[in-house]
Amino acid sequence: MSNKSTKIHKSEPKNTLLTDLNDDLNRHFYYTLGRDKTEGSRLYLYHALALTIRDRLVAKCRTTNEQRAKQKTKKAAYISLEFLMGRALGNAILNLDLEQEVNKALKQYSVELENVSNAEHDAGLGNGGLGRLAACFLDSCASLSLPVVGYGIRYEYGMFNQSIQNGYQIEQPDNWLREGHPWELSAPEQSKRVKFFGHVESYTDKAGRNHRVWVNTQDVLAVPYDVPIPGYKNDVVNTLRLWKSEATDEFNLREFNEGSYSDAVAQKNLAEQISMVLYPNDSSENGKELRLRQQYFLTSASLQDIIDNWIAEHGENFEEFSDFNVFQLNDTHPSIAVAELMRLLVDDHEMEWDKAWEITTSTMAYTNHTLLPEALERWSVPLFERLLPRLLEIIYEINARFLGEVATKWPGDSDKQRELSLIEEGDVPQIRMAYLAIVGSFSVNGVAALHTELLKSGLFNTFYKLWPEKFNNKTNGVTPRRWLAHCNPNLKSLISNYIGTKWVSNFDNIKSLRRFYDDKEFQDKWYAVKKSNKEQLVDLVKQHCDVEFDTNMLFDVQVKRIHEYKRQLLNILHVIHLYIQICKGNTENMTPRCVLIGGKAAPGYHMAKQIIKLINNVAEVINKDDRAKPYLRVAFLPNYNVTAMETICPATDLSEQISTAGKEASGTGNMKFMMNGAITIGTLDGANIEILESVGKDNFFLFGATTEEIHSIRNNYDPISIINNSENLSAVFKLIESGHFNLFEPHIFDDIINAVKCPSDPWLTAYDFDSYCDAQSLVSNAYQDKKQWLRMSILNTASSGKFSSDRTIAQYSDEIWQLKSDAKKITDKEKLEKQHA
Ligand code: 26W
Repeated sequence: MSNKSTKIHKSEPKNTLLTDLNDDLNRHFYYTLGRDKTEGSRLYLYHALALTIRDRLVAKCRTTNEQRAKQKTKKAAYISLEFLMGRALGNAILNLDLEQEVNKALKQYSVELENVSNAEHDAGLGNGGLGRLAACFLDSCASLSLPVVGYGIRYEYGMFNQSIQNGYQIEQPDNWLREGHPWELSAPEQSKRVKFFGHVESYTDKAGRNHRVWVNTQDVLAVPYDVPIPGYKNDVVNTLRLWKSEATDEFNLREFNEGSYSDAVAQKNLAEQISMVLYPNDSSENGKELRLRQQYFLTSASLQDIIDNWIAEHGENFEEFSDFNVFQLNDTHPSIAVAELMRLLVDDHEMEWDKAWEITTSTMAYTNHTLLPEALERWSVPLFERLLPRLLEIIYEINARFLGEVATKWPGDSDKQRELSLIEEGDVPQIRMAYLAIVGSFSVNGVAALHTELLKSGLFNTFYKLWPEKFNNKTNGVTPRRWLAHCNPNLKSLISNYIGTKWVSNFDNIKSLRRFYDDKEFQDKWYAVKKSNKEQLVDLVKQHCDVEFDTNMLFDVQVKRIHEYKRQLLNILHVIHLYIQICKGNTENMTPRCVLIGGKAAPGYHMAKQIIKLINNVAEVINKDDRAKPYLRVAFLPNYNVTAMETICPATDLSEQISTAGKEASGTGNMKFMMNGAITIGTLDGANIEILESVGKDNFFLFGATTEEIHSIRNNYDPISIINNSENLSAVFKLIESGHFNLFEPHIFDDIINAVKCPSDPWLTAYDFDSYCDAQSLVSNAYQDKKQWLRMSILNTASSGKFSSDRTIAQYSDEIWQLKSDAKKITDKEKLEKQHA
């Protein structure tokens, strides 16, 4: 899947072998895998089918690359430490339009596609929002025929598997490659060397030019594995290139020759450690050396790859490099790219600093995904100096020149120098990676309108004053292929029967559903689809939580990483409030609800883990209380992941998006729920604001303090008096503090109780509680008016057009990358004609 255009050899097999899917499936099953009918396990069938589909992807990928090589188009590289891809099979079958053929071929094995698909492990190479966004973006880039390559790490172990024991989260390693990964093709001949450690020497050449050389390094090999990314019914297949770390050969040999076999093996392990495991932190950086090694490993290998491709075509002439290349940095994680591109150009390709800086700052673009200060990456200078000495020098040089600019703008202002310096002073000086990214990029974007405004007015305000033109917004989106067409096939058919099928690739068209929101027949069908989707979720919850959900009840869902700012705690406090009402017999007119909560806590995040325990304990008490059964059921779904979401979002009635205003950069789960006709209960935070604007306030349950209110409340926040003044909240606290949910585990929830009662509680949980309960009672009332709820549900889907990642990517492409969509695509038919000619 290399994008190097090699001349096609006469003896290369023709695509005629791809004419009959049935034959190909059998061939792979019987010959490639060497199985017979008695071994028709779903795992082998899955592999045979995946290889069958992969053949078709490889063919299209080749033509895509050949086309682009001919046209010499500008390319974007999306560089990300995370790609949360989930499963590939169903998505590829949808995008290649092979559903009917596949179903027919599987008939002879007497299995359903769904069973075969279930044999696939999720590619969980990401934590949450940021990683899944990268995956949605790849789908959109391919579907819009844009030349974009994803670059990431092929982690041997992805996001940990979560199980629940006695209410607590237990983490297990995710050995996702164990049963093989049929989607990747390795290209070891294109491996890159990445340097670590060593020191820097200098020499002056005959022309009197000074050179810095990074010597005595310990090199690691980056071996590429390419994963095909099919566009939706457009014959385009892009590439996600994932790097695996390996020891170099001489590495082992040197040690070995010195008689130290075990040292040689240890070094090999050290090299292979780099791509061993994904760090499961999604909101706080922890300064671990291995993480920095991962970041540099990905960045260096990817930039070398792009430069090698450039040189293969243009030689050492970089004049037009920035006309043909652009790099999108997914948060600061790969932001060392700024310094690495400088190193490659200045040291390896002997370019003058100023020229190299011009190229760097016209090719790098940075996306920020979080406002939480604890998530802003800083690396200690001593660590950098040891691990990447040459890069530290380059960062110092960038900083010196940048601070010169600052001095020109604000003469004599040493506070400004200190404030903006890439190096934070202190006992151990730290490199501010976000500042490096801003200084080195021509574009800095946030991921929702509010988020971008907060970056400009807060976190990056002084940079905004310096370079207002760099700052721009790109509101997130999600792919309607996976998040509607694939995961909700019945709704897909219903929608298509009424408005045609164009919406799948042109999601703006979804707005024509509006015409039917009051149409009785359409509503009835809409209801039937939701009902059958709820049945599937009932099965999932039964199987994984041993809790009985009932499709007649309101399905109230909050699934996302567990974090205090996302306020799963507020949700469970409301659940306790409902439970108290039930116990008091206040059930007249109560709307029966099933509350589902799911998500992983970072393994070192104590409070998040406590919250999981509280949810589980509350669920247990409520579910075994017969009084509650008709009104309230609660489940914590273990191991929430991409595949689980594919069953969850089509079945949800109420989407919980209840973060403290100003904290959630965008959210993307909110968009998946909306597309599938759930109604949002939410704060004015992240993209919720834009969802509310699109669907209108009558079709959204708004509550809570605004960002501005929160700022002013903080100064004299008194949660204890708020609790005392709220009948509902004081009853909730009384019940928790009585130990009702931890009868045999005294004091385990003290930390949670204290956190809510603390005047410095950053999440203002107590403050928003009453407002949240009010909004929830509006929800309950609204759900009882079935017709009205259906109208709202339909209008949510119909108003979700903006939240397609196709729209987001079109904006990245037009406003940042300046790419051209492939002008002409060779269809399979034309290809065959050409071959026959
Ligand atoms: C260094 C540790 C670390 C790791 C990951 C810090 C921060 C992160 C990410 C930035 C966390 C993340 O996933 N952010 C989410 O990005 C989504 C996509 O833009 C947004 O929708 C979410 O609101 C944001 O929390």
